[in-house]
Amino acid sequence: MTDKMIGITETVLRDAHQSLMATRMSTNDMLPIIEKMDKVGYFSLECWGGATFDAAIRFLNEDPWDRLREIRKRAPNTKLQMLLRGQNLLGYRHYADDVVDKFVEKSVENGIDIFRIFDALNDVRNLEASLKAVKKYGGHAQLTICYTISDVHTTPYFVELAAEMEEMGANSICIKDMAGILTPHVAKELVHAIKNEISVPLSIHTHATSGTSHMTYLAAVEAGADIIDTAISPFAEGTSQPPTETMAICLNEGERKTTLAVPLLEEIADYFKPIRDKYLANELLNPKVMGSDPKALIYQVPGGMLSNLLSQLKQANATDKYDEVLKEVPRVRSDLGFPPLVTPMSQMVGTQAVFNVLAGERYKMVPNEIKEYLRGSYGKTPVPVTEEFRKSIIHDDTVITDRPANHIPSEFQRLKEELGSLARTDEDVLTYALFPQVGKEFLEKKYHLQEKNDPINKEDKKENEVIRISATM
Ligand code: PYR
Repeated sequence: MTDKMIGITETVLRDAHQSLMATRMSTNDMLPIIEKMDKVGYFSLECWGGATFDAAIRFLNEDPWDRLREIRKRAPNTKLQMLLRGQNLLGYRHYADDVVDKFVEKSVENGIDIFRIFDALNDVRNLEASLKAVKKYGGHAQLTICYTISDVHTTPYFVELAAEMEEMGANSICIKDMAGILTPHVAKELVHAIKNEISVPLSIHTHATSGTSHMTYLAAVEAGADIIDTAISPFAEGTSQPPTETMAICLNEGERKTTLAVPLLEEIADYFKPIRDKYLANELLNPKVMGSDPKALIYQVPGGMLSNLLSQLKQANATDKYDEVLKEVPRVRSDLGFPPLVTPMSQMVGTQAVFNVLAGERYKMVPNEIKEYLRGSYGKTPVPVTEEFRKSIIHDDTVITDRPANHIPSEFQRLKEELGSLARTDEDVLTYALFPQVGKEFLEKKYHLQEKNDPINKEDKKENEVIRISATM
């Protein structure tokens, strides 16, 4: 790949199905095509991390570490990439530094080359431990800016952040537009300004949610972006990324070409079409999320967050409050100092907005995570929260102002002991560390099934099959 060429990160194995169908693609649907994908010439194959770990153990009854090893075996020539939530790893709280170190070590050992690392608040202190570990174990650290729109999230703010990330030792930098709200003219200005400031490659990640993404990529590439994220067409568009084939064909007509073997892309698309149709028939994939919705530009809320809000309201029998909740989201975000709406902030802001509307009084009910956020446990807010607001929620509780993980004692050994006989490998301990309840249940099932060969086990196996089939419907 020369400087002028554009690298493509293919997302079908991670973000595309996370964004379109709640991360339910099974390993069995992935593996038969990996050898072909390995010949395409992608910059990288995003295939792990984000919500895939949680969904694998919670819904698919699959070991995510096995998935990674199986993909690695079949893709010896392609860099494998994962999305890592900084100090949150793949979970929803901050973990101790020793767990971060072990997680990165095992991810490298099992096959990950490139770590796209972000922090929901863009607090770079929350990237330090994972960056250090990625360097220690020989991976590529792609430090990531969560793109959002507010009075403080300006081009100079993002440029300064990019420069800081390069200074910290990033091997590349990514602008992550999870809500699909980066418009072409802004992308052009932003990419241009950042490229003037940094010398490591710049990757752009967007979603087709609002309908601007193809234009945004073209503008970003023309302004000097080095890598873009796309999804093979059957799993492209809507809340996913623009189609790989379309972007490759269009870009190849210009000065800056991709490195992709386009004829192979057609074969890969043909492989994924019936898989997409199966998930459509099973209603795991809803055709509604495959179109574009320009309203996303107004609400600036990621597609996954919209569907979560709707499902929370359904559970409360209050879908008529949807518009009211959507209007409450920006108000909560403003109270909290304009956090970007990305995991775990999107869930936290969304839940608080739902509570505020359903309780009929703002902040009458406040989730613990929001209280922790106000105590500084998630890091520095983009804009300071007013003391009046903070005190109204957490009164005189102590507020942390240094790196939150400084306050978390080492925990790997304790977790290993807690897991006891189920801790057969370090990977098992990490599964348990990230998801104590679901992870433990998963490991119990896994080892119980492997070891027992009696009638009870056969019953369990049957039950297991049912779980698996219903999860992929
Ligand atoms: C995740 O954290 O899973 C995202 O896709 C942002």
